[in-house]
Amino acid sequence: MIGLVVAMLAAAIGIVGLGITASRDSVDDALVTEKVDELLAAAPAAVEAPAGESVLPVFVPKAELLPVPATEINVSYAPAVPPASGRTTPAIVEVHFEVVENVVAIDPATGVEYETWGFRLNGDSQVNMGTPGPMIRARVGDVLRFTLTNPATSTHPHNIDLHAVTGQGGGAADTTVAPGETKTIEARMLYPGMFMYHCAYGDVPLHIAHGMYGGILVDPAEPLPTVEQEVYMVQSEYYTNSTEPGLVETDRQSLTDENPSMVVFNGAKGALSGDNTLTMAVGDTMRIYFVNAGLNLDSNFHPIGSHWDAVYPEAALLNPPIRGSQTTLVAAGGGTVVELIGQVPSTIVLVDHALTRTFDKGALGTIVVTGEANPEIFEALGDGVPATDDSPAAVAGETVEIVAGSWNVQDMDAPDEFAADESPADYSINELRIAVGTTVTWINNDEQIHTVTDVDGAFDSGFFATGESWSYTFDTVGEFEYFCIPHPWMRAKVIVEG
Ligand SMILES: [Cu+2]
Repeated sequence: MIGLVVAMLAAAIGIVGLGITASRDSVDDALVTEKVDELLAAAPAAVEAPAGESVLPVFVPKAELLPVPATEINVSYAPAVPPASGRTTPAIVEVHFEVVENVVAIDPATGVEYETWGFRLNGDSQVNMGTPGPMIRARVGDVLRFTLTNPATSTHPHNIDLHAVTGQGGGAADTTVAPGETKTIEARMLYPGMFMYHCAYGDVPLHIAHGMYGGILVDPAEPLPTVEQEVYMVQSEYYTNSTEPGLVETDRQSLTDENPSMVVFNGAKGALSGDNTLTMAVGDTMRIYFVNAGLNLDSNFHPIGSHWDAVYPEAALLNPPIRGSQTTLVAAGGGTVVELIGQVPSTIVLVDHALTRTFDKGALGTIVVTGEANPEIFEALGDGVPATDDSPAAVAGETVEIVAGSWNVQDMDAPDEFAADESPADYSINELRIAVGTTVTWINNDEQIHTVTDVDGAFDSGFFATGESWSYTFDTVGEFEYFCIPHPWMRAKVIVEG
């Protein structure tokens, strides 16, 4: 391999050499050799397998493979990830899914219901929503023995196309099951990565829009480094004729028009926020195995208030990660593996940074990071003066509660204006009068994240989560109307008097 690189570099330098020859009488061979050494030293170390060289695993014949050890877990429900197996030799990974068709809440907070179709572990009648389907974990070189059952009670035939499977339709053709049928395939895991799977029967876009998708992780032969936490996330879209409470139907035209009514993480609004928020400790690393099921939109996956410390682009785990990214593009029908570090106590907000999908359509997850503050990384200076022990005593403070349900008390279309007599109110004090110098503390007693943001830009809390608070000291006389960025109908006012 090194020989090949040397030959390629030498060829490249040969061309440079010709250029030099054209302008000079001779080329100094020693100079060329030196240049080759220099370029070799600067070449990335991770070029393990250039195009043309096989990256496939050695196939241990199926007849010689054993099932995975009894202690190994190969499936989990979102957002959980099956634990790393630690296995160093290939095995047969057996997975048995069944189709589940059910009317479920896709926006539980408001009661929007939809007939989702999806996958669950065979016989797991405790699970009534199969969107996203369970995560599968195998290892490169393994043979996946996958069985799909379509219960007799189903209303449609279905199948599964696993992007980790090499073979006709990723297995779709040979797993097509009418209600009451069961079929099995075996497939060698040729490439490591985080892959989408989905139903590919009939009107495929319709089956995916109903929720038939999930992810399969194929670990590389050399496993990724151990991290404190691993999470399974799927971004997807719903195409419904309404987002009002009650049962909504598919709008097939909006599917063609690529104009979803909802964009969600893990199958429903709120699946990764509020009571379902992710949590981590300062200093920990979280790795997210992410699939963008689409159907139509690319994802611009971004952690507000953090960075992707590492990104494995396209979840192609044969390749080294890129480091220190802000937003990573995830193709529809593709995946990524990202890692972030909890650096300071905060709420990291996971979004599709095409932000109307987050603010208007639901693509929002949160990670509450708890632990010691680190002013070397982040410090709020308020009015610009760092806090010191001999600061003058603050004027006695005021507290404003963000009341439970405030994120939901008004329709998104409500006019964004302050109303002194608003009922029900979003804040415990709708119009607060204070003396100049008063510190006001907002406490978030709602189940969603909020901001306290001045309409004219005088202050902005950033996101703060359930149970958290944020304080601001008013040093100038005036009227300050404020709102919440994700819930712009939330309006209130602070009147500061001299
Ligand atoms: Cu289907």
